[in-house]
Amino acid sequence: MKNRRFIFIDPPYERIAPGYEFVKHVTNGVPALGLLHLAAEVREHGYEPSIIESDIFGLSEEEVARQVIEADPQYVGITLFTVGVWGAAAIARRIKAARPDTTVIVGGPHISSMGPETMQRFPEFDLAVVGEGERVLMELLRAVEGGTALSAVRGIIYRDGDEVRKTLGNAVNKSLDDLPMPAWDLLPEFPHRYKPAIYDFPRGPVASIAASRGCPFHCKFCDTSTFGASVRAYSPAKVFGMMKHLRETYGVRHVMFVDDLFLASRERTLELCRLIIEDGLKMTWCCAARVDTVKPDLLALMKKAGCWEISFGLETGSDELLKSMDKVASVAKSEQALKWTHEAGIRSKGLFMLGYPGENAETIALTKAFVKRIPMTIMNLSKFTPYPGSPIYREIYGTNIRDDHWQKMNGMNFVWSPPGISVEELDREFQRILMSFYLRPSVAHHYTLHSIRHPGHVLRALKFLAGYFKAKLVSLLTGRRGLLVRENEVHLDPLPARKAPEPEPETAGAR
Ligand code: B12
Ligand code: SF4
Repeated sequence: MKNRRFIFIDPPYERIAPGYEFVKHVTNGVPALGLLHLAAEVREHGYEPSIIESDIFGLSEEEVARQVIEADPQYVGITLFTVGVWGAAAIARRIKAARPDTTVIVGGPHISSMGPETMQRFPEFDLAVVGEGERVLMELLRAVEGGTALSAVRGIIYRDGDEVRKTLGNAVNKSLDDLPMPAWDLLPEFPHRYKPAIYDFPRGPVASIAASRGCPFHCKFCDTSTFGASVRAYSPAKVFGMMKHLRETYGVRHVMFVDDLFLASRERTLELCRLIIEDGLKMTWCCAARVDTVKPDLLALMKKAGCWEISFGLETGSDELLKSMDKVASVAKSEQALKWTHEAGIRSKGLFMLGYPGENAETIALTKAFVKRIPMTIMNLSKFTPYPGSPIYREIYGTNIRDDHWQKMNGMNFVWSPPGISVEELDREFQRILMSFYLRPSVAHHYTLHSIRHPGHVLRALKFLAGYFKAKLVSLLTGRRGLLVRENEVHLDPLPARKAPEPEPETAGAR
């Protein structure tokens, strides 16, 4: 082994749909938490990790590769979202060309859902870790360095000559408390460089924590292949310890809990709130919850403990669509949850999607009416994307494996549209729905107050508005009648589902 250096990379990816570049001023710029966990883990085992956050620092593929080649580490670990795979491959290709003895390991949600196909397609990736990474990566490194059989390591994908092989199973971390604290100290310019979306936090600096892993639900649009259905959580004491560490060491004032189901356990939430209140820790925080997990007493305690905002996956104003998503929720339940949250003095963020199979003029009208009447503070509308690993992906394409559109899968492009409605029409409705919410007088009033209390957001808002009006004007002047998405960039679904080779037979254990 040439050295103990291990560089982790969050690769560049298309963050903004062509035509919507002005949005970049207001979007989320938080770091890849998974890499902080992995860096902490390998450091505990004697490696020397560092982290490159490409997108946040505006680094191109060439620049990232240049930095890695210069540092000449033994290992490179790249996290893969579907949207980032091509960027990651371009980096790996350059590194392997200049330093063929570097071992490039990939992991993350795209590998968890489409690992063998990705490894077949990109020979520049040497090894892959499926699912949760900490334990498996260490087992993999031990096997690589000890020269033992890779087939015995659970939860990896490796090369055997020209063959790609996947081993079954993944040693999940049953007790998260045993994991080392995420290596925030390795993040360049942490915490000031990392800002969530505009108006989505009160006062920075901000950091994120995943207090639990896993989700037992099976909403059809959601890719849960990384952490699976069994929920595992840090103890409230450990979560509280992380918050305190962030406050005292880095001056962090706001924490974003990125768990799929932060409120999965009422008991755990109550205990964490009690710890925060007893200590008098002055931090705000936000989390995501299902509408059926909030109750007025819990919300009151959460508010007292600093909860500032809850994100709810509301998706649509149509019960019929909710049903077809297997969301196990209803519009009435959502309204009740938002009302209680509002009464508790906590902001609600509604996560919606447009263009799910079955979307039509009627469901769009229901969504518009819904967002006009609910006490929601912030609306996040994404363009429905069939992510690999989500049940709907297979339903739409008739296969688990399909390799087009990956670079466009950022929730900001319509890579698919339901029969009877065009991408252009969806794009117009996308703007109309957002407008119908943000132009509500109560919402405008809220943002005016927020800007006065937290003026740091205003500059970002101005840059966004200037960009928006410029894009609109250009569209009108060039005869595109206000349409923002660029027509030559519209990615419909013209290709028949391509049957890719099946993954190699799995060789060990059971998941
Ligand atoms: C917070 C979050 C974000 C944040 C931060 C993103 C980031 N870079 O981490 C923001 C808001 C920026 C974001 C943006 C997007 N997100 Co997001 N996000 C999440 C969320 C809620 C939590 C991620 C997290 O921190 N998890 C906790 C850490 C500890 O886990 P982890 O990152 O997965 O890492 C572990 C393993 O994956 C593995 N691993 C990861 N990388 C590597 C690398 C190596 C070498 C190894 C060995 C292992 C390994 O080991 C890690 C430790 O166990 C997840 C849902 C989820 N449950 O994970 C969705 C999720 C990851 N996001 C998703 C998507 C689609 C997006 C967007 C494309 C669009 C969107 N919806 O906004 C963008 C694109 C961002 C990008 N970088 O490409 C999908 C990914 C689906 C896919 N196949 O790509 C998910 C799974 C949501 C879902 N259920 O559909 N996201
Ligand atoms: S959308 Fe939320 S509740 Fe549904 S499966 Fe995904 S993480 Fe779980």
